[in-house]
Amino acid sequence: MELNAPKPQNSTGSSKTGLSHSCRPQREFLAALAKARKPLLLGHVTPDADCLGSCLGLAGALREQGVDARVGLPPDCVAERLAFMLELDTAIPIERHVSPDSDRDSVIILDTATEKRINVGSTIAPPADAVRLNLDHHITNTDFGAYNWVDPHASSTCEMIARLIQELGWPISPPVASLLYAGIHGDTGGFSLPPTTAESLQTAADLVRAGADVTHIGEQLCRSQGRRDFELLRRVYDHTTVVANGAIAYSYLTYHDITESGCKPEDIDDQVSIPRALRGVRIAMLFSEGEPGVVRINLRGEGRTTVVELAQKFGGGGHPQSAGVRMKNKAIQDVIATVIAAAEEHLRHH
Ligand SMILES: [Mn+2]
Repeated sequence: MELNAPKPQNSTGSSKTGLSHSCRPQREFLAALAKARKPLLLGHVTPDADCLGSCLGLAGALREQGVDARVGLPPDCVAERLAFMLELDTAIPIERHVSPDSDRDSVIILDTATEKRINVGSTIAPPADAVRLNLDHHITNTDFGAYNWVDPHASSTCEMIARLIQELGWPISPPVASLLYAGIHGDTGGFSLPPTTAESLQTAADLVRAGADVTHIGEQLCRSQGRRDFELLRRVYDHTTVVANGAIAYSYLTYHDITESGCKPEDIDDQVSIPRALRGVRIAMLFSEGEPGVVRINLRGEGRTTVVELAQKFGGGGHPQSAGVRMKNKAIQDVIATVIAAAEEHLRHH
């Protein structure tokens, strides 16, 4: 067993403001957080478990401190399999519409690498003068907030929030513990992917002690597949193709596949784990056409192979071994041909 696991590569970037990405929040960030009395918490488009867990978990913890925190979530953007997370703490207000003249004094953006990925839909427009705080663990985060705390070593944004709450000495209620645990579970692939560190396991253990419902979260995230999701996976298996002597496996879902299965674009989440699970695969990809002409690519690297550079080449970003791209006005088969060629080239160098 390797006790000193290799650190993720390129994991300390310098920000545009000259501040280094850091595993502890800076004093200025904490001061700005303490000033937020009516914050709106926002995550990224197609929210995953870490995104929902961090928005709802931090909002819940702030509310327990008497702060009027609210989560902004456009209508119909949550995957069916993650909808249970909205029920974990029903005391947290979820705003589907926010107008520029609302009373929100600040916006806390969580788990979101770039400004264009903030999940505002067409219904959320916070006041222009609201102070923006940016808390995230993506290595490609652009430090777009007035105050930024980015830690690419953290397994998840939920792990950062759990550490933050512990540092501030706030209590963690069972619902908040469950929300944060679900996010860590999600981003570590059920504590099995490289971001699973001793620290993330320790934080998860602290959350279990605080009352996180391990069985309920495990059942909901791993053993509650709906028929529509199942039908979608059938197609992912059917369309899986292996190239580069087995080192690259990919699949695709056309707009037709998604709608015929009864799914929606927001249900595309971690289906890339199907081609990824093939033995010998170093790069796995899922190409999906959530809406006609818009192609999303989920990329995963196995072993020591990183994929974030490949994602960046096409305008995307993410983590070293888990990244994404969104391309507009492209035919899915053209995107597949171009990206597979680039992935084969990438493998020669990584
Ligand atoms: Mn995350």
